[in-house]
Amino acid sequence: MILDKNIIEQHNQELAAKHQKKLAFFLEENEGADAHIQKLRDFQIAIPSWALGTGGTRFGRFSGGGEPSNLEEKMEDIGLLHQLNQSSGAISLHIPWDIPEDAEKIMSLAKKLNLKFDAVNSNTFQDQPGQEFSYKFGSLQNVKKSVRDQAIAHNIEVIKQGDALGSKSLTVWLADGSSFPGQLNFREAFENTLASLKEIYAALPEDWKMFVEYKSNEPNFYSTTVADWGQSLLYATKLGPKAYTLVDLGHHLPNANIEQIVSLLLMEGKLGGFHFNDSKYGDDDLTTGAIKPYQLFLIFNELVDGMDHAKMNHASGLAWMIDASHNIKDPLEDLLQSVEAIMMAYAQALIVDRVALKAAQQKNDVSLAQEILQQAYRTDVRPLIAEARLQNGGALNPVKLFRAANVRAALINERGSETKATGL
Ligand code: PSV
Ligand code: MN
Ligand code: MN
Repeated sequence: MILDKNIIEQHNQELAAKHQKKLAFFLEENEGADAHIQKLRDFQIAIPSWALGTGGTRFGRFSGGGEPSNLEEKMEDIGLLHQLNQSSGAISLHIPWDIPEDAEKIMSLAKKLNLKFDAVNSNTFQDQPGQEFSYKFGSLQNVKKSVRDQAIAHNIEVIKQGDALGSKSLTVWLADGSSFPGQLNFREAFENTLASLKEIYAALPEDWKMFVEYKSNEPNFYSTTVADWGQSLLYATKLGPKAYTLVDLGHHLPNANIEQIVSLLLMEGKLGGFHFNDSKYGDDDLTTGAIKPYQLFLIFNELVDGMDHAKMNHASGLAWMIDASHNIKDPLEDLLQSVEAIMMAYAQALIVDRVALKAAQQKNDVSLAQEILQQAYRTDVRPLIAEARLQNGGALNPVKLFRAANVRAALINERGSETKATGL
């Protein structure tokens, strides 16, 4: 389904007067902020191919209607999101949940929908039908070489598939670890994992990157072989310049200071990218910004500061991806909300008065430093984001238009009400 341009135009016309009034007020209050519009226009966040259906929990799954049943339909859904918000021009594939059987056909659809392929994700945390060896006791860490070789071969296959689509990076997330003390020799598990990753690294094309994603726990509950940013950084450093750490916001122990982690990884040139989501308890994969929007702002505050310092910009190679999916909301509305929250945190970080903040820090003026940060965080930046969307040809209010245009009903009409997308 592709939205008729007139529908977007009509929606924008209806909201134009109110929007202009809010924007004028915002620009009056935030002098020079119009300079950030181009940055917001350029910022693109990849949508995971596994988040377009209503995900389940281990207790149940309540599929919604009109869900995409193949990669083409998933891409069409992302194309729709991108039409609405003009910030979702990329897709991140999980293989083999989504197998691009005919790369040329997929590429031409991507061109039509104005989408790029961001990082491809391998999957050695589940056994696939017909697979020779099981990953029950891990994949790249496995005590058996035959299992490790199978997992290495899968990753190399994923690189090949991604390469055919113009993707430039591989994300490796491992469920490997142990659930009971004594089950695993930590050192050998690390060494096996490193040796396996080295073989995958050696198969990367010249201009590719490898992202090593960490996670504190789950599905293993005693140890995880890439459990935190230190361990991921250790692997990435030992692997070489094409290897980076990937931060998934839901993969930390409670109360971890993620913004500080981000700052140091960026300083070391080892921050590869993000999986954005939100959580209250664990790896909940809730809509980004739904629970801890201030934390999201503080992360972007470090990103903007670090990128300024390193003379980078958001397009300098960091992979911005969403990894959120759950079981009760319309997945497309959910993704629109996640993208909006990320844009908001980015815009708020852009308007931080960095000169004043630096001066306050130099004087150890703690209260003033807090005032400066919170001034930006408490500013309603939505008119600025809406303006960036408008200038890109998107909708002033994507969720509102998604509903007003009855998109879900049209998808149900097209695809049926008994649908189940592949993925989580
Ligand atoms: C694992 O929890 C994870 O965050 C990894 O990124 C996976 O690839 C993704 O979720 C999808 O299950
Ligand atoms: Mn993730
Ligand atoms: Mn996760």
